[in-house]
Amino acid sequence: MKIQDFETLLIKQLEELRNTTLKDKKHIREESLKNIFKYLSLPNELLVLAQELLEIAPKTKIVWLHLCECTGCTESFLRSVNPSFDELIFDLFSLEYHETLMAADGFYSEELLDSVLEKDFILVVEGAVGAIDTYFLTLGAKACNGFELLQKIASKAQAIFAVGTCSSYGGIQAAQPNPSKSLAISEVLMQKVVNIPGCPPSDINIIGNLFFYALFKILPQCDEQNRPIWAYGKCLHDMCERKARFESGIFAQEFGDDLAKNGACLFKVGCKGPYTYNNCPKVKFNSKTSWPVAAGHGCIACSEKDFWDDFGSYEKPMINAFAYKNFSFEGFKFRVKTQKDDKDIILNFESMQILYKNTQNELCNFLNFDFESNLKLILQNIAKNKLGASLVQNYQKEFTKNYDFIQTYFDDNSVICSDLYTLFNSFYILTQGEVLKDIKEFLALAKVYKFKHASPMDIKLNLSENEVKIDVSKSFRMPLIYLCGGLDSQAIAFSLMNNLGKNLSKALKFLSQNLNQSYAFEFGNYEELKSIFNTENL
Ligand code: FSX
Ligand code: SF4
Ligand code: F3S
Repeated sequence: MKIQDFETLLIKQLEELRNTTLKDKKHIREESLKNIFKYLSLPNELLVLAQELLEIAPKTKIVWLHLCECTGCTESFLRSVNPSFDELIFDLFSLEYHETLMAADGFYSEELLDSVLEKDFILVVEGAVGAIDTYFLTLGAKACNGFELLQKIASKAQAIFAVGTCSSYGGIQAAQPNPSKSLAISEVLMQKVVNIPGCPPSDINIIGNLFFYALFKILPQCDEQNRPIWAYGKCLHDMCERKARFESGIFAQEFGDDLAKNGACLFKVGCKGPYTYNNCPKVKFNSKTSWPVAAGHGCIACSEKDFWDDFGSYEKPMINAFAYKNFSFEGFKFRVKTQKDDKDIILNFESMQILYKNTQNELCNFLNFDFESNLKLILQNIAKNKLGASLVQNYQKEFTKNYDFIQTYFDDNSVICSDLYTLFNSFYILTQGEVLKDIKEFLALAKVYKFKHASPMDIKLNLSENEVKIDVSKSFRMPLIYLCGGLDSQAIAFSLMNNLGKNLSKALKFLSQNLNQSYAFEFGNYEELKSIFNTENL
């Protein structure tokens, strides 16, 4: 939305309020307003209007339900500064019903809740909801369970916010074996739910979203998991104060060692920052005191879906030995369907090219792709800057066999390649210190990896007109970093395939739109691949 659109929303409300006698005169602190505006990336030009509106507008009423959870979200909410909790409940919102904080209890609390349902209010839910047949959280004289309570209140709410990983995704209750049959609230409600995950989320992420609604009476812009983009749009690893150490291959070996104290990256002791989308390094916790990585533990991906099950041990990197679940990667297959027939996109396994037939029925190379494949030169190139020099040095120290192999196997001549096999071979040499004999070996490594989340590999995709270009020139640093950080060759093979696959998938979609044909594309089994694509005919 543009500034003018936000301005229009404020002016419209102000005009309506100026014509009523129902003004709710209060004082809104400019400093608090500025602080929230900063995090929401709202322009300061709107501050005066926003302050004027909030000072006379009726306070937004909140009903806050506690379902299956630990009350950590409320604890986080209570620690708010700028605005303080006092300002929140006296000047900005009216906390009509909140089981932890309200004075009423028993019969009176039920009466209170019923009376709020007659008014305009927004619903905040903390905690997962037990399935309908569990009778979980059956409380009070009316013997209403959590599921029924949620449905009843949600049906009257103007907007619904799932605060915490539990209400957003199920959280700890829904972790295997999920004895309470807990679900995310969005799984049982028809209405739109804004997810504010985190176990718990920061005070800013809770308040910012409620504030946004209170001010504009619309929901913030969300991603495909219904998370507000202003808070969850970026990977926290990219904002981390230890990122330069990650890039240099400097990792703490155990908690609290000298390396950790001196700012080394915590990936090797389990930090899941590269897989987590949240703004923790920026907003911090406990009145902006600290955040997990600054405190020395590393991120456990607490705001990601199913983090208890899917990210393995939270004090170890994601390698098979520390997996709780067994996902298996099915290999590398393109299942391609076009409106005309099934063979317009062809993977030539011998040269590892991907070809398609254009509208004139000519075969074109789908993957415009070339890269320097001499690893000796690649390492020299990486070592040209300070971080890269340290990374190569650490790689040489920890993976001496691989490093020495590269120095003797490659000469000093540049070799530009444009096939996937050479790319896989380069990654294989970096991780194993020997040459890949058969493409199947690389696929087999990826296939046995037990996690479904892949480490980012810095592969860039450039799309223009009918051309697709994949740039892997920066991706060779990644296996060096991840190896020093404790990942193994399975994890690295899987990540390369996964990152490549995602980019190819995007590229195919783009191409199919441009060529006015439709392509579907997914991972699958290697053997099937050969039967789908008749490689001999190429
Ligand atoms: Fe606890 Fe909230 Fe975790 Fe869940 O935060 S901190 S278990 S997200 O619902 O109370
Ligand atoms: Fe920071 Fe963790 Fe990323 Fe290391 S892995 S840079 S500690 S977020
Ligand atoms: Fe949670 Fe990781 Fe932030 S553990 S609090 S998402 S740093």
